[in-house]
Amino acid sequence: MRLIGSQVQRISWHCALLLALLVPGSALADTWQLQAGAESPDEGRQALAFLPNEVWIHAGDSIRWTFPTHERHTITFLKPGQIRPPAFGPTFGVLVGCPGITPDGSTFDGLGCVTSDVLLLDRSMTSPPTYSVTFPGAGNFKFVCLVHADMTGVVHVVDSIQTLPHNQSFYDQQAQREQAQLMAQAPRIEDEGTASAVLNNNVAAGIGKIVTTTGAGSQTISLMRFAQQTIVVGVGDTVEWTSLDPSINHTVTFGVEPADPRPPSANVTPTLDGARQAVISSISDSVNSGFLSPAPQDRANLAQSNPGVTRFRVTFTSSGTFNYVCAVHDQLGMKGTVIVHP
Ligand SMILES: [Cu+2]
Repeated sequence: MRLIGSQVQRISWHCALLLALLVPGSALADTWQLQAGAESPDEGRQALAFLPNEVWIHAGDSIRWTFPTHERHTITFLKPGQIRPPAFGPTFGVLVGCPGITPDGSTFDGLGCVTSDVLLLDRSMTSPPTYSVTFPGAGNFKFVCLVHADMTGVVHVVDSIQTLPHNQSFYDQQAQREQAQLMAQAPRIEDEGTASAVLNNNVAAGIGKIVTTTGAGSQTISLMRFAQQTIVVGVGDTVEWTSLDPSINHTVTFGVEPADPRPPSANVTPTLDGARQAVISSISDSVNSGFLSPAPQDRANLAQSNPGVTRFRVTFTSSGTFNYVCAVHDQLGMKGTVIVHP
């Protein structure tokens, strides 16, 4: 039998396709694209979420995460059973840890921890940073952000002969949908903050909600704002700040920002009812609340945590305009003012 040119071409193309279907592994490896975090244009509303946070891929595939927000995140695969290392990366002198970071394109096989550095869209950057991880073997692997406790997900890595349930465009649409759902919660939590602010010179110092919790993990929406940006009181009054975020830390910091704002400044004292307090008598006073932190969620078979300190009270003994910031989120615009009238 004689074959004409176009037939030869068609048969060899079919052979190539057949070969491609038969050869497992890296020759056909895909790179999937996912997103770490989302934000509103004013950067005040932050979705602390992997978008989406559950995917199915083939052994040999890679995932590249994009970090499009001005809030910082990591993509981290701890070893199974590994104790979660401290947060913050280079911020406040706390090293991010596997320990240490692993290079872009690292391979995760469950035997050693893999983590990006703390990544964010810096104002000097023209495009967001990315980080990719390759998965050589099958398994179900949890991933976390070391900065945000309630920002987690799962990668299901299956053998390359198995059919995957979803393609990239499905995950793209899911990421968009979840981002919209998280952002849609923001006006509701802002209302809660405004409602609490009416009571007794109370200012909500950040408000958050863990919106999605499934077997795959958690997604959180956080408002990086003081609910009343300006509050007006009289000399001798006390203002109380309360963090209404179940997941992250904020501070109330007047004057010079300390290098490490986690502990309260020396002029701040604990109160008998579990808050902290200070007196400000001059606009040149420097006062730092220290981290206002929620108590972490309880888990069986672990020592229970102490109650969180979420309230901070300042009594103003002179009139003036007192500006303050959250030392963790001031770069996102988390700033406020207390106007004290005589
Ligand atoms: Cu903050």
